[in-house]
Amino acid sequence: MEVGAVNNQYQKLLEAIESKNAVLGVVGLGYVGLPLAVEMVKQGFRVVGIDLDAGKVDRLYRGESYIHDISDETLGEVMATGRFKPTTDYASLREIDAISICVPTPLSENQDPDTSYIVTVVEQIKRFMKKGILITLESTTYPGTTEELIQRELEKLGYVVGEDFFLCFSPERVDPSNAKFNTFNTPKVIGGTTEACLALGTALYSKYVQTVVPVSSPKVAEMSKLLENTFRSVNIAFINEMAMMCDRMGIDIWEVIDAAKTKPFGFMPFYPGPGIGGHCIPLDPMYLSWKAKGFRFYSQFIELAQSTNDNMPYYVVNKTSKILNEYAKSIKKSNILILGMAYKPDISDLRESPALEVYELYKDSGAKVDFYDPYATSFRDKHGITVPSVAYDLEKFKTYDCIVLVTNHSNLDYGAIAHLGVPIVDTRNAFRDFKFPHIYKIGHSVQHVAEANEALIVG
Ligand code: SAJ
Repeated sequence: MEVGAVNNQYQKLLEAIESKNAVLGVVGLGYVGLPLAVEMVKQGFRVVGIDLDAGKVDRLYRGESYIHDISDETLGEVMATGRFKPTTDYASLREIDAISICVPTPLSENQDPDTSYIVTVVEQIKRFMKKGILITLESTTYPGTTEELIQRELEKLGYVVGEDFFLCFSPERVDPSNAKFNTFNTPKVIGGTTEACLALGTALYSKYVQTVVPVSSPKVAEMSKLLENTFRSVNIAFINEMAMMCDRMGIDIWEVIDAAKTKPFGFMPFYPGPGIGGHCIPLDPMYLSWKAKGFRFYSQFIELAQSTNDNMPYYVVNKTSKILNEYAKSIKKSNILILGMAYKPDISDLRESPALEVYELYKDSGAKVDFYDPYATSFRDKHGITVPSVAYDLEKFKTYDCIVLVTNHSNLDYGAIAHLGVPIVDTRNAFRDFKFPHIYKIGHSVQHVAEANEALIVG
């Protein structure tokens, strides 16, 4: 690759990368940063992991992993190499030749991007800045962030990008608890500010990621990640709208999807649900629509998807009301049990979980609400009160007026719960194998019964 004036900073760093003598840094040791640091150590590099949370650093030194995908055993092996140094001290940046920034990019109260974590890291980098460093931002963010929040800030200090320092964007693609795809085997897109930046970023990431996908700029890399997750948000919103349409038309959306997905080309199934949760899908599209507005471009798809997905908890509660009506009951004063509080199956993560919204809406409607989740054992409600999960007790579950399945954890005994005879609102089609009249699902109409007790016939 022609790098133009290949200066000695470039040459020195490239040699350090190739020989694995480069000291690597990871800022932010969360679900992205810690697995990244582990891969770097596994490939023979010395790694400094910087995190503001001293508790995390202490746990790492004690060999206690707080990330589901990194076992204590793996962490112990990494610590035993002596090549991983977790610290809270940003002065360690002085030792680092290449740094990957993996800090959160949440939304502010009014749904605007909150890039304060990135800004804080850049301020620290400026304090300990030295020539020849490669900086790669991994945090999901709007196109232009790498240039606006990092490149411009360092150029203000007189450094020239592509000569005095090197700058890339490489979006994280970590899917927590994904048993098949991990940091090493998930293809990694990377965009460099200059050709020299891209050459160094590609050389480095190729050392611990199986497939590196170079693109022409940080903006392309930034935008590619937002496309990936906005694609999901829009398609989930679309199938949620189809579910409400089918409900109205008395057609089973779940059967419709199963039929459509037999098409071997040109179709990709998404499934209705009680809304969308997690640290990516509810947030990433808002980063894109916010930035686009700066160009006077208003993405109707993103806004419509956000409002459709945000409406789903209300749809679930309204449906519950219709179902209880079949038993001459109202939500008010009913005892409701929510099964599953986490934002997706088989994890404990509660971030943006729609179950939290469903819970509050039932409470606001005057119901007594409990929840059971085998992974998420408690949460803080909107008043800051800690709400614990109830114990798994089928006899107790029988006493509820209604059971609402919000998160379809694999380890729930759907057969036993179906046979309790308690009316069920199934938001995930998790009870698909049990065709009982008291089991209802979103995306299909409420089967009307003449008498309340008729609906309780258990097959
Ligand atoms: N959801 C639906 N219907 C669907 C798919 C998802 O309602 O058909 C809901 C889920 O229940 C959840 C939310 O949407 O509440 C998000 O689900 P997700 O499957 O997108 O899982 P996430 O949030 O963990 O997304 C991550 C993302 N990974 C990265 O950003 C690196 C996403 O790009 C991945 O595609 C996704 O994991 C994945 O495929 O598991």
